[in-house]
Amino acid sequence: KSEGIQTGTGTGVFVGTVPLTTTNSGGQYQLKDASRGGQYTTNMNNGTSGNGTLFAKSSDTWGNGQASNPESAAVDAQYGAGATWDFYKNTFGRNGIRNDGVGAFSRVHYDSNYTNAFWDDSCFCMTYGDGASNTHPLTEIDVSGHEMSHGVTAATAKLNYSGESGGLNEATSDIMGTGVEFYANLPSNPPNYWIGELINLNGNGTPLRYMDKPSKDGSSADSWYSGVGNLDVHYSSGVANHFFYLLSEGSGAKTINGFNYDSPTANGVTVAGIGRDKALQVWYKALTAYMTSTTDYAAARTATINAATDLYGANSTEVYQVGVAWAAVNVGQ
Ligand code: ASN
Ligand code: ZN
Repeated sequence: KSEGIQTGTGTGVFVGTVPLTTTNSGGQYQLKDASRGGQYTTNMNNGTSGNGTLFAKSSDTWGNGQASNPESAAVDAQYGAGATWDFYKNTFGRNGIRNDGVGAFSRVHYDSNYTNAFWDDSCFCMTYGDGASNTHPLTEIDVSGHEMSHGVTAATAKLNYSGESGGLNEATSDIMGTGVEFYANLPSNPPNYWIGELINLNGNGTPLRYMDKPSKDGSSADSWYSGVGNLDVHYSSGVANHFFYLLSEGSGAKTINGFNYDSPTANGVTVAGIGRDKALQVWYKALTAYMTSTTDYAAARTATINAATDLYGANSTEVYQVGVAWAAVNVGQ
């Protein structure tokens, strides 16, 4: 094979068998994607310092679907980074996390039994643990989209990571992470409004979060109340996650891709919904044009109404439904 951009094949823990854009350098294939800002994936080999070792080998076939094969989580991470790149580019015209064409890198096998994943703006990189017993890597595609979207928020609205703005920061990552999962539309991972449902992080089959009814996790808020900003940001996010679900799909029981939702609403409000594609456009425009570091829930309502007005016109159904969906989560009726 010639030097440069190649198409390999990977089998991840969660993505199934997928094509991967790789690099042939000096006869070795690398998990590096020159077609998407040079995004690459490294192996931390259970360490916690440094940036790990670039995945490289003599064949262009990666992973076997088992977490015990170190390449499998790397396939998920590399494919998830690629899907996130494509989602932002093709949905919003955004050229990478900072809109500068530069790809972030991913680090897998961080630490041992590490049950989290995180974005770090200082290295412009994302990191995945392997979960309990090192057998539940946090490499599901909605988590990839979630973490990389922290980088987008850091490059745009810069929502402070505490109080209501922190909840909006977290919700932005869940919203965009879910957008990535629907964009990828993998047979092995039917897209849905739950976060991390394939990982089994809790060991009892439950996802990390439910956007249709956030309180199903036992901690998140379904709707706004004074003091919601005192919750951990992964729980105060429930208000905006729920808003986004309702704006996308509307209220009432429904089954989508085999997932059953029955989203409660505050104040007896019924929401029609405008579809996920438009809801994503509204949220992205609000994030990038109107939200700031101190935006709270009341200001997020204004930001999304402004965004929908720009996109669809002041007297549009979309603007009206944005207001209705906020009322359904008890924000500014
Ligand atoms: N996985 C977590 C998150 O992205 C890490 C954190 O607490 N910031 O929200
Ligand atoms: Zn987060």
